[in-house]
Amino acid sequence: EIIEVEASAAASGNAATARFRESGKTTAVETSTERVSLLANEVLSAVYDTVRRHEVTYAEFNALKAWLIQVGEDGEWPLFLDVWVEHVIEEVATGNREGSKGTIEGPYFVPDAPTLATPGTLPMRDDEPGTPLLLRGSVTGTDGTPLAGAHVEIWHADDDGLYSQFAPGLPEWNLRGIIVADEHGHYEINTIQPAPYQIPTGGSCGNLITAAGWHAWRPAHLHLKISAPGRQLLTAQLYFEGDSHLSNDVASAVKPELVLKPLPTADGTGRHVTYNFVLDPA
Ligand code: MBD
Ligand code: FE
Repeated sequence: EIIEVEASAAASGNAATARFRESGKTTAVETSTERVSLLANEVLSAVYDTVRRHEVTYAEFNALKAWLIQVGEDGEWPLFLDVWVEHVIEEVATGNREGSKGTIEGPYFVPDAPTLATPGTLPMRDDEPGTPLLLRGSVTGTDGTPLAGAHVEIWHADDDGLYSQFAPGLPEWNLRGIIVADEHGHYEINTIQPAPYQIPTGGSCGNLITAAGWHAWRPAHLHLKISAPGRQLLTAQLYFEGDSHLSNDVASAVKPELVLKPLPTADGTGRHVTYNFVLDPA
């Protein structure tokens, strides 16, 4: 049991690291020596302050070294940075937007998912576990223009909290797809309700959580990227009212505007909810 969890943490960590390397996100870095020096000095100063204030010992320094080496060996740098740092990067990057709130992307996005017309059903297994969920709404600009043909890209964990391409045994594009909005900017997605989610606990991020007495939970969430020509890409997540981890997300990525309040469907077998996206001009 424990070995299985550890194998899965290493596998998802290494898959996330490989994805990041392939993503092209590191190709366009142009930073002046002045800015590198400023940022590196400030981060190091924060470390020196912590060491002096709390009289950090050699034993603790060596534990840190060992742990940092382990993070790389586990492939968990994407997980670590997305869980504990990305939320503040997103806050700074999107602070001046007028349209819909977004939040962090996290480590499990995969580009080039299958494209579906609206109304669409995400790729899923014949016997996919979980409560059916219908998410629908509109995509408009901040000027009120309906964005015909906007792309609503969605990816999320299954009823066991597992993401396709990062956990073994799932079909390649399970619960991943791009829904193309109609001529009125309306979209409609049939999927299943994802489960509350624990970040992998068998690797170095899990070791940190255990050593610090924290918890590994994120509230159940749908990941989305909404895009249309001439508009800024919106990266978001949507959560569910009543989830006990809304106020203590390990990744600090919940905002009140992102919490869905689904209603039961007429036949009582599933749930439906409307959510409208508003995109800022590019
Ligand atoms: C996730 O599914 C996630 O969304 C984040 C932010 C971090 C780890 C796993
Ligand atoms: Fe996620």
